[in-house]
Amino acid sequence: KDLWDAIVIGAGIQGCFTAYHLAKNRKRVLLLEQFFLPHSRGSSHGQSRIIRKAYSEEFYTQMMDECYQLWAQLEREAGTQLHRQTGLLMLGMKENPELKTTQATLSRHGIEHKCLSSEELKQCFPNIQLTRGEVGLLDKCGGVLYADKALRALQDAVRQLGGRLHDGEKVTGIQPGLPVVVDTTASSYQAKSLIITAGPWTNKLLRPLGIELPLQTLRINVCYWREKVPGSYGVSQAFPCFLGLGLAPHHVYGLPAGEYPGLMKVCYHHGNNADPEERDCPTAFSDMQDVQILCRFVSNHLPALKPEPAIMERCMYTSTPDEHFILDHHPKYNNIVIGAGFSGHGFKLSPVVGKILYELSMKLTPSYDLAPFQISRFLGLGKAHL
Ligand code: PYC
Repeated sequence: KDLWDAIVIGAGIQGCFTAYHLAKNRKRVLLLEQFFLPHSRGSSHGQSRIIRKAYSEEFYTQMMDECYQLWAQLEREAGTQLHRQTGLLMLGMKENPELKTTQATLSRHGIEHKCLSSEELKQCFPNIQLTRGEVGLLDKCGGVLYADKALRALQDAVRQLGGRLHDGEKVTGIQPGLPVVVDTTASSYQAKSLIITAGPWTNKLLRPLGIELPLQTLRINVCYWREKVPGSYGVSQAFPCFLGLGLAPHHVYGLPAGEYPGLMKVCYHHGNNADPEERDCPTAFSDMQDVQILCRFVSNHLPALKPEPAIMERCMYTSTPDEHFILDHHPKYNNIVIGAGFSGHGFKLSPVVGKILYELSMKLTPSYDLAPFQISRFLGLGKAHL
């Protein structure tokens, strides 16, 4: 039987970037995806995601530096534009701690940004209504990633680099060991190492391997809102992506109209617990508190939008208690690597996440300090079970 250097389970953006780095480094890699591609069942579908360097956590800002380079490299290799720069506006009260630490991080790293008083905000973005004297922080290199194009480009790149991608093939069992054996609905494979990037299906795969991670799987309503006057929040107005901090119980974020002309994406960074298999069941929609919160936010802050969403799409988040990722070895099986818990903000960081998962799987020294991403941070709290 063939012996693969690595098998990656899950061909979302994190699994694809992991396979890309493996294939680029001449490793024999098999990427398994349970659904036929493209699909919209996980967390990597849809047309757009935010890209930004503005983070309150220094370690993400540092990783984003290399992410921008790797996104640009993929654009060159694919010969396709995969992002547009719009700027990213953080919006919040002056004393908001995340706003303050983000500004400090951007300053420390010499990243171009601008602090905007309420008056300056009103002048620059007259279609944003300030309710309580909010201020702004503009990360000039922020923008929109073309998510569906990026995912397709990456899957093509993996194949061109010699990697194999099998879609419509669900994993039915994992037998740890060296080699690790992966059984699927179609066959059985052996590999020196295994990387699990299965999004909301992660714990289903890990339970038989003796570990349960503190992952919440959330159903997210991705809402698009119609402009009352077309162009009010569009690219032609140089309207930026935004993140509203502390203006609702969880963050609210938005992207300028573009992918659907005349419609702006404004979403709530939270949702209801849902099994990924049951995401679209009618019973899952009895509680739409997130949409009600958004309707209030839109009426209060974005008055040039109609106050009800025009389109709702679905997505899954897989969130950790601290919303930081899990990038680590399985505590018992050193040749099994886990990339999980991207908590709704992992897409932009996937080029470096993939590099780290490749390094872990090949037992190379990781390029970044992985302390914030270790499973052990949950063990003492009784939140992960071995
Ligand atoms: O990381 O910019 C982000 C983001 C906002 C909402 C979802 N992801």
